[in-house]
Amino acid sequence: MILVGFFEKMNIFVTCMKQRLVYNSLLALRPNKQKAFAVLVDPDKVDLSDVQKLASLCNDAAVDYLFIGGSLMISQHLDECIKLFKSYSDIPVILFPGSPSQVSRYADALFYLSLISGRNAELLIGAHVVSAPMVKASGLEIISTGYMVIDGGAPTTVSYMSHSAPIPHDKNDIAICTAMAGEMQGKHVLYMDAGSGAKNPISETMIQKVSMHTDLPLIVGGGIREAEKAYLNCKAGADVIVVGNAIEKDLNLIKEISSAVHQCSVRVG
Ligand code: 1GP
Repeated sequence: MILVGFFEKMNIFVTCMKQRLVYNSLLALRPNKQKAFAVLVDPDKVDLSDVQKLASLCNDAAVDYLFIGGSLMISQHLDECIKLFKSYSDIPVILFPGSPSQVSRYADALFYLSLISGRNAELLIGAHVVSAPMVKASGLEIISTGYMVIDGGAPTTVSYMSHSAPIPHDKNDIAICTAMAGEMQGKHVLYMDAGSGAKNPISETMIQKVSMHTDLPLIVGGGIREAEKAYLNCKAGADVIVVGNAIEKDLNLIKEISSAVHQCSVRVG
């Protein structure tokens, strides 16, 4: 009887651990002085016939995460795209949805994004209420994410769609306070984004200041085109670097940027 209770508790424990597998890997980065690199794939821009090549390049470059999602979702092959990628790679796939319809149970986790830099109630809580039953039923690992859009020098799709202004690129105090508020509200990670294809990526000064004021894993992306920029962002305090647009144009960047990001990790052993 005692043993049955023990195994039941173990099962619950193992299930909980499994459910937080991806989040725990993000959480472990900073204490272990490790940096991670995520490739962002927009399912609308990837051909299914190219997924095998993409997976193999990501495997060879030791990419840490595949983020998948887009502001709009015109194509209908999200499930297929993820299934195919996972058939060639063990890299965790995290959904980065532009709308509640972008949920696939084939992914490992989902960034449950709340646009905390904006003032549009729909993207803070409204869309979440509508999609809650569907998201819960997906069985995905849910990672509550404070999503902060920073002005990248050009209007972003997310700002246009959400009718909300990004944080000005030089208003570090606003970024710090927004990050602090997100952390105290219980978000699990922070994602600072200058927007896909941004003219200007987020400044190292802002990254450094935000990183100093939060213990949450800090994901940074938007307009990063060069390995050196990724390296500097990591040095400034980003825990995860995300690149999408530049990689769509030049697949060689996967290896280059991945090794720059990992050079920033402190070697263990
Ligand atoms: C966008 O942070 C991501 O939401 C990545 O941006 O496509 O410009 O790399 P890029």
